Amino acid sequence: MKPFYRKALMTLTAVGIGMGAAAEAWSAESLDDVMKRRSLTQKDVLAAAKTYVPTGKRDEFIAFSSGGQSGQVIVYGIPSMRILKYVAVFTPEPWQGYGYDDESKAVLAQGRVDGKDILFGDTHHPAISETNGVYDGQYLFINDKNNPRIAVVDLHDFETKQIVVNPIMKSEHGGAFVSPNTDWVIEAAQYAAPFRGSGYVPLSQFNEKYRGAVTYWKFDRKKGRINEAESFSIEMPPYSQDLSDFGKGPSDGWSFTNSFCSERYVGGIERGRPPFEAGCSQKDTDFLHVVNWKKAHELVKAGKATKINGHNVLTMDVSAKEGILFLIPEPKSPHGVDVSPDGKFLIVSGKLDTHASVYSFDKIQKLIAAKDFAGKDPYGLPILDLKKSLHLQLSVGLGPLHTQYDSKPCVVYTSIYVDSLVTKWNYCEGKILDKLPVHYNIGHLMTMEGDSVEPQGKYLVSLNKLAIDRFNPVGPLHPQNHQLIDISGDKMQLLYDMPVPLGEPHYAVAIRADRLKPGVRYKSGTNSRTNARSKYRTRPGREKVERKDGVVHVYGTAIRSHLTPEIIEVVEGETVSVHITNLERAEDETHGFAISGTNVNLSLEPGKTASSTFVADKAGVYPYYCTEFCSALHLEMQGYLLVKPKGYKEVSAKFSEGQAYTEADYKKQVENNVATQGVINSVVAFITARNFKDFPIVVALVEDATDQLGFAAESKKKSEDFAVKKDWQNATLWGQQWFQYQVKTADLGLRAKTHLEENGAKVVEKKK
Ligand code: CUK
Ligand code: CUA
Repeated sequence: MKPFYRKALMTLTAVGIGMGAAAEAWSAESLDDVMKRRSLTQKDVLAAAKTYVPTGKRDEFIAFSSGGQSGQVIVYGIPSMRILKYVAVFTPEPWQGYGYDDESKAVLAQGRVDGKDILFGDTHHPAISETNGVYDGQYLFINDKNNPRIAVVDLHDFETKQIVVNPIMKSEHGGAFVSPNTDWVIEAAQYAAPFRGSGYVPLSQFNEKYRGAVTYWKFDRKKGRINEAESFSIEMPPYSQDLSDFGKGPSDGWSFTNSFCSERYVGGIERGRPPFEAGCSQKDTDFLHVVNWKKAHELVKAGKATKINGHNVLTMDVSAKEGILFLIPEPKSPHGVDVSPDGKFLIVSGKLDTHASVYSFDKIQKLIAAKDFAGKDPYGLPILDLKKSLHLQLSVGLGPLHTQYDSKPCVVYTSIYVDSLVTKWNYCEGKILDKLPVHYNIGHLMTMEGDSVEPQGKYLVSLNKLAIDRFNPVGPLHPQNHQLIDISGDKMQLLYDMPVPLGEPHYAVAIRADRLKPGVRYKSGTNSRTNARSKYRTRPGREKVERKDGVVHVYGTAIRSHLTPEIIEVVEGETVSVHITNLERAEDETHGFAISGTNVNLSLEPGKTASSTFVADKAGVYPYYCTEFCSALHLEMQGYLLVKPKGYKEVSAKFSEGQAYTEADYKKQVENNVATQGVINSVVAFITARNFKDFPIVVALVEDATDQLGFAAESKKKSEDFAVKKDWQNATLWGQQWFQYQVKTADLGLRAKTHLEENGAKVVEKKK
């Protein structure tokens, strides 16, 4: 017996003996001692107690943060600020197999721009799907500013399922935000440009030929995918549209989009002209775009749209004539626009103005109904009077950007970029309530479910642009700093600094953890990117290699602790397509699959089938293995890809082993296995004597253990068959395999037993 197993067995039999002796040791130091030793104040300890989530416990909220230039989404818990996942979206992410397996490559290929692979994204604004304005935890949307794209992440498995490329824009920023029932996702352009496909247009024709736009993507809730054919856009003046938001409640059916540089300045510092930053901030106001999108959708259905690149676009002429697009001045270089939970107000802040402006949707509607316009813009779009549209304005600090809503009525938080502050204020009455310094230069901020109709209050996260001196130095490129703030009281309290060692997050959204219902396994043989059964699904015992249409298809499986097949033979120059199905049903039993000298790299979560296609272009020997430490014999999850030179003649087909087992070895192995079975039986007896069916985790473990025991029985049978033939070599090897499945069974059984012990399972009376 290898020492490992002896140890495993000793552990098996030792379980049940308490760990009492060590349990008290941690409290040798008092809280006071620790505070003194680490120079912590009462306030520090209070903050720590508010964020600390004890081992094994879960967070109350889950945040989804944009990963900026990393092209990903970062998932973390609140209040612990523990990072839980990076969701690969626009960028290949090897450890998830994203951009390496054929299935996810197909998703990235949807994001090709004009036929070109774009393997980078600048994510800014995530949005969680809503039902009646309440987060439902089903989908997440995120935009790419650099290449105008929106991605759909399914929160059932936290995987990216779809990328759509905007058919007319060249860049975007006002996405993704969802309508109250998530039947629409909005995306607004950023830098005006000639519509895609227009080729070269000189900047001298900026006013005439360069355009902005707002796109309304139709989301098919049933399919969980954006329906590109039913989506449409509204042509906008070249004003650099910015952030957007959908109306709700009374303002449902309307959307709002900011803009900056309505001066339509085109730069040219190298020609001696003033720079963009000067040219784009000449006027005191820019324009808020107010859109009746429900009416716009009706117009599209009535055939009033123009097809551009096969996509329905309502031109500005149509918008002006039909009255679906209105402009309202907003203070200098605005940035955020955030609709209140009741849908009656929208708050806009100007980067170069100290004021936050609260617009009244009711006043806006009355002006539109009365056709009370202050004028028209150069494109014939009606302009409403600023003062007449406002509920109030309040000076909140230098460089206000974004606003988030509290669970308490009328209470909001605005990020103050230049002053590095969060200002808490009352937008109904126009009163400052509190100010809190943050570190440093805050961009967005986020309250819990703060852009839904049901903000949850409690916490606020400040997404800061600069970390400067907050963390241990790691070179010139600093981490980002997310600061957790307690907003449950009258005064805000800064609790925690969380470094984000990734791209610069812009916006984040947080949902109550109990609204998320992610799965732990796929139905066996699932292509996770389509959610359908993969045509390459392979069942145990059906592994095969098949040559078809010039491709060598390898139908393989992975399960603790072997990959099947263990030897793949191909001829130099052949195209190989490896399809591996993870046969596990057990939670967290992910396997990997990587082949030396190639980019083949799969992440196989329980039930998943993933593929990788490559050309075996060089004769040689290429080991492959499982990349996840999945089991005691994980290192033995291996195999060889043998690429033979063309016309190669076999020397010998015989394999040679170092060990030759005897009958005595076989008997010893069987004896050992019988003893192990005794241990397993005692664990099974412990579990089944208790109400284990009341513990879903234990039920899953028992299910998995039963599987493993089934495999043990199969190996036992093979071992015995060889013993009958007196083939002691194979009989002993299969005997060892039988034992390995027993160890896995016992391991699972013990995990189940421990869980029952720790969670107060009761002994149940056996029915007689
Ligand atoms: S943005 Cu970056 S701080 Cu893209 Cu919403 Cu405001
Ligand atoms: Cu499977 Cu390691």
